[in-house]
Amino acid sequence: MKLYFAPNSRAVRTAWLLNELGLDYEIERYELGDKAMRSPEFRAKNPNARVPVLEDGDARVTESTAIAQYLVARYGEGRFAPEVASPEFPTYLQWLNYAEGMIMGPMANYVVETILLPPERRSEEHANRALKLMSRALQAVDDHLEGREYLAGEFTAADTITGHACMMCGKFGVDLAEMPNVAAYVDRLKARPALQKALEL
Ligand SMILES: N[C@@H](CCC(=O)N[C@@H](CS)C(=O)NCC(=O)O)C(=O)O
Repeated sequence: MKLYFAPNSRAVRTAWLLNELGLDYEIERYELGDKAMRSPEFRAKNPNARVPVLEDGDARVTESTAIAQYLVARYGEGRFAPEVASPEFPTYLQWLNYAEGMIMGPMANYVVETILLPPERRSEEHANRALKLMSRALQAVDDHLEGREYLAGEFTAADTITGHACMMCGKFGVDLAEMPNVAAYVDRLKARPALQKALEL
């Protein structure tokens, strides 16, 4: 199995889950913004020129949430997702898809307006709006986590996706001190050796 990876990116989610599953994988490492990710060779892997990309034999998957679903279905052996008949299953699906659906869009806008654009093209108004939307989306996670250790019962693949997005929110402007459940959750996730290993790649 081969993971196209960049540090500080969504590819950490995939490495983390691969580590949790105890699977062997090879890494092809890039840096975010790397020109090599825009090469014809890399675009043949992912036309969007983004990581993560996972190759497993003839299978190639390029969306981090889909990769998580693939890995759990193919190699989970009952781990990292509730049974379909479990009341936690719809909760699992909801939070597995929540990061890309609700959090990462505003986060991308915030990063564009505060880091990627040259200072003269940045808009404080757009940045503030993006931060507000990101914080609102995270507030729903904080509410959901009241009385829970993880998003859907035991630790699941949903935690590697939306949990990772929570960590990124803390890095990019959301004050986690105002979201005690998310702050404690992020600490809980950071204590997992599989995540620590992924963050060291
Ligand atoms: N929806 C995709 C988004 C992938 C994505 O945007 N990846 C970013 C890193 S987190 C990327 O590769 N950006 C290219 C670059 O910065 O050069 C997923 O969940 O995998």
